[in-house]
Amino acid sequence: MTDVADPKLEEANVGRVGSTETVAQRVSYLRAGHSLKSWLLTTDHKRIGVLYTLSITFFFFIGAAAAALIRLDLLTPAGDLMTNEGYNRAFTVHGVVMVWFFLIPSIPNTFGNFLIPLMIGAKDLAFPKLNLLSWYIYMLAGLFTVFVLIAGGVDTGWTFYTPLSTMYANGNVILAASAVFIVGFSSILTGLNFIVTVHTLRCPGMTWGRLPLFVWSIYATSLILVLATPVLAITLVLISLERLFGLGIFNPAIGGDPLLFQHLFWFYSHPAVYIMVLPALGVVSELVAAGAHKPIFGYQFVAGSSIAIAALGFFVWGHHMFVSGQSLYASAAFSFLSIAVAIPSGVKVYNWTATLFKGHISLDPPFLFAMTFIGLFVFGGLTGLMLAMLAIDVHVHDTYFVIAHFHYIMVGGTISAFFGALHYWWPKIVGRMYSLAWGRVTAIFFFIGFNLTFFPQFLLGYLGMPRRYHVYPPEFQVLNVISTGGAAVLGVAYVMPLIYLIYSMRYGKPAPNDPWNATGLEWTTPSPPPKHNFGALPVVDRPPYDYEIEMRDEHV
Ligand code: HEM
Ligand SMILES: [Cu+2]
Repeated sequence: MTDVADPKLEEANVGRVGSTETVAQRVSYLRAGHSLKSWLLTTDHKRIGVLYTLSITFFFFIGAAAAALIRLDLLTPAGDLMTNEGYNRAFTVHGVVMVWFFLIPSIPNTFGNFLIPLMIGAKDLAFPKLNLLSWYIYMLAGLFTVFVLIAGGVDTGWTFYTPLSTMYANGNVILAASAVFIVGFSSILTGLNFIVTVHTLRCPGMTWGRLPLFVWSIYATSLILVLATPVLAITLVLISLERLFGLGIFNPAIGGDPLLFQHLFWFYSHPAVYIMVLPALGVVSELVAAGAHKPIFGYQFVAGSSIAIAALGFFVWGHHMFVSGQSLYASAAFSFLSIAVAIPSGVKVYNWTATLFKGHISLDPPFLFAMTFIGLFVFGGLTGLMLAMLAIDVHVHDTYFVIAHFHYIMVGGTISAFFGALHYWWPKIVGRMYSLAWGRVTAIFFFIGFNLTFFPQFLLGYLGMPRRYHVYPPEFQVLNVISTGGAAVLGVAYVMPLIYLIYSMRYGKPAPNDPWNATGLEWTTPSPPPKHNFGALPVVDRPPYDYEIEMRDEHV
């Protein structure tokens, strides 16, 4: 049996809504229809969250296969495994798939979808059909990308820099740009859906000041999704037009400006890095409060810092262009503004630390992943600060230092938070517990594998190994071999959860409503939740993360 109804909730339901309705509503969302059609045409945000989880996992493994090829090729200084062309295609597909088909949708489309209505006491998102449409658009774009691969690939790198992408690149630039263009619509629709949902569907008592921090972070992310994605879409259309018709937009030989491309691209892509990391910050706020069993320190500041990061993220794109020939004044301004982003980011880290102080800290897997996140995020953020200093960036621009920086934040940050979320909400999603011991082992493998893979890359970059080269001087080999070895350990950490989580779906013991003794509306409904989430409309009368009051209740 996967349904473990909470007797208290059931009693309340019987009182408030008719008992027949209660029985119907107790059927979990997983059991409400088993046919493929019932899944493919579902408008239930929880099922759509599950569909996204399966899809992003699929694309993750495509991106990871490309990464494995890259790391194997880099084992030898001569780059024996692939041709130059093949190597360019491998890192392009790696970047394109990982950024647009994994990192950007990873947490918002899976956990955002699954949790937002549960966390704000709603039956579903504001536009359930639009939500399903977003998934189909995502899948369509994903299949386009797979087609690009089969048709030979692209060799421009994920940034599609002009004039390379418009004049010299061999391969399917237009097809790849179309895939990214299409997936953008999925992002925009999802963002709109989340914004409207948070504005209109909060249950009685769920004021803005009581919104869970995860919801705040998804709200801030959605603002970026809606405001920045159209700029990327326009940029991709412009590249395609220039490539097809030789319009002088980016090509200086015919009156265009290649810097214009970089401005447009980074005006989207810098905010986009916050699309990837803000949801992770939201997850970690939930995990830290639950792991320490304490109210989050400085709730308003943690919530507000998400909005501040989203806003500031729009003013720093020029830090990607310090060596592009933009004016020194522009660079100085972008440098200063980039450093300012450290303030709201620091607010989060300090407030988590204050929350942990004197907490009853659990070492369960979700919490281990949260700690991993904090470590990797701080390291990635501080190296970002280094890059934001003009003099340092001139030295390490386009080297492995930059690769290490953004992998610490985007990959270390997003994946550790994603795993944290998966291990935290899994019992809610499938109604079963998994092996906590294996979860801990995975967290440890992830931490070791990650640092072994990417820390040497800081050294490589500092010593001068450029990115996007696969033939390198022999003195860089030792660090590259360590990095590839680390990637193998990391690979194990990616596969292990697949095994014990799937195993738990059949053999795990049934999960209670609230296995972590956490606060939050999602823990008041059965695991897995019924189709419409709550038997009766919840009413909130407590502040968020009300841990001390809970504990006092226990002692009474
Ligand atoms: C919050 C998470 C962050 C993420 C996800 C992130 C991601 C990235 C990515 C993807 C790149 C490389 C782009 C490319 O050329 O392919 C990059 C480069 C850079 N990042 Fe970050 N970053 C983050 C935070 C920061 C912060 C806080 C700063 C500064 C305060 C910063 C400063 C830079 C700079 C200056 C570069 C350009 C380096 C160069 O190419 O010379 N980053 N970052
Ligand atoms: Cu940036």
